[in-house]
Amino acid sequence: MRLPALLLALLAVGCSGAPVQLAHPAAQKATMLKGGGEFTAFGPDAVTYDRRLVPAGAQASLTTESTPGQTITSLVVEGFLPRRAYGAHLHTKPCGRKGDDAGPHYQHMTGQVNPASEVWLDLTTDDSGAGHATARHAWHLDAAGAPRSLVVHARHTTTTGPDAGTAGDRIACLTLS
Ligand SMILES: [Cu+2]
Repeated sequence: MRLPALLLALLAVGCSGAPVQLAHPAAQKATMLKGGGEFTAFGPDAVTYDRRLVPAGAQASLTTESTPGQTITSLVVEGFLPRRAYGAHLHTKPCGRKGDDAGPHYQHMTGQVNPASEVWLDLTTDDSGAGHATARHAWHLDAAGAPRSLVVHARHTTTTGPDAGTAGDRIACLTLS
């Protein structure tokens, strides 16, 4: 006998959620970001800052697909050190000659340092030095203000405490477009 009440509640949730998308059809266009290539010391679009951790021949490919209400980001790497943990995030600026050039982390909710607001793509490589990571978010990425780079870090991301969001040195960078 409680089912009708439950259905009404679900319908109410659905109805209150729907107009938000319908009211702004132009503001939520599909957005796609891509980056990829073999890392070299000179880049410019795939640059490494540490040849020990990102050996010659190492490469990566990143794709972000954003549709209204959903963003899926996928990272694939090859030629990295085998069986090793790497951190990776989307950052706000394009890659440069120094790791710091990529700026801070992209944050969908400004000031919130967590994997729901930022895009974390930590991975551990297999025996051949290959690895992959996928991040899913329940928000839409606007082309304006979208992340401009993927930064690979020396270790996995710290998830709690005062160092949350840090992952060691910046060792490689992919510029996205
Ligand atoms: Cu980072």
